[in-house]
Amino acid sequence: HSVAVIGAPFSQGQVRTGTRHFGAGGNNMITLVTPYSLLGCHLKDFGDLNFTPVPKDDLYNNLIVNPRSVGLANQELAEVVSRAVAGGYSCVTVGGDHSLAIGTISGHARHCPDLGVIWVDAHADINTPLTTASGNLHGQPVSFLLRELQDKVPQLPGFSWIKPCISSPSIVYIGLRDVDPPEHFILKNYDIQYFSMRDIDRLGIQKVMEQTFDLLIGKRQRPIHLSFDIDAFDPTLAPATGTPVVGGLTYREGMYITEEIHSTGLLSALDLVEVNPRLAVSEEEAKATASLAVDVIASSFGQTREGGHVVYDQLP
Ligand code: DIR
Ligand code: MN
Ligand code: MN
Ligand code: MN
Repeated sequence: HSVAVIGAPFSQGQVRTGTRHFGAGGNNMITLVTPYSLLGCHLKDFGDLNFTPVPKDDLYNNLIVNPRSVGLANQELAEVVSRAVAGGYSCVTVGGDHSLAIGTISGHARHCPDLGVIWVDAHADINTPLTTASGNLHGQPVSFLLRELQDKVPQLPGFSWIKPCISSPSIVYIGLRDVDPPEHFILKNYDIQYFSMRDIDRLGIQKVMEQTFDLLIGKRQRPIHLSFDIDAFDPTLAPATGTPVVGGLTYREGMYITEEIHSTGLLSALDLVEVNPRLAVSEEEAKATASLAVDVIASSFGQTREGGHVVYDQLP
């Protein structure tokens, strides 16, 4: 099948510069992921998007940073993602910060209203503009998407195009270990399902994936949107990211998650976000984080640790 690769070099959902630069050079990604095209995936490079700048983007409520820029960039991204999905592509969006999931999930849901979301992250990213302590929109994307939460979410400038498109039983978190008190209240109050690092320690990653699929696709098949924040991994593996948190996923847990998701045959869109090479203290750290991100993408689309093969008539 065909996979669209979209570069979304957008970093205004958080305050550090550089998160955009992983996306810059969609071509790099293609080169690195190319071996998988041998296994039957056609990659189409959609290039890096040029988001329309918003020159005067004042704080909302003296706190929320860059609302109009984040709103408009996501509106543009949603358009591209929905066109790609409508065109029969699975869609990989390479960020950029996690605020871009507002656009990718909105765009995906336009064509697949029944989608389920697997959100792999150290953070829940479910603050509302009224609960956020940081003001950063990359800590809030889920709040704009969940139907049940909308009476708690004020209308931000630039956000009027957003239609909340997922309900709380349609998202499952994996990897949580840095959840703000209001976020924890929201998770509990709206009965949102999650597997924290503690849950992974207790159950093991295999049961976590089993239960994730029971929750999302146990009753019916539906398209899966995987939103993967690189900071879900342990900072020793993914140091080049804005908000690293100790005690994260191992490489093996990460690959198990993506291999299992590929095995469902239902992966329809993937976000790979928060890789920020500028925050690496060395070239090796930057490279290690980027190559980990590439492994997440390749593995989500069928690269396996056991290997694979095209169909041979006979061995050469
Ligand atoms: C924090 C950190 N919960 C916030 N969130 C991050 O800013 O709302 N999300 N780093 O990726
Ligand atoms: Mn995130
Ligand atoms: Mn995170
Ligand atoms: Mn495939």
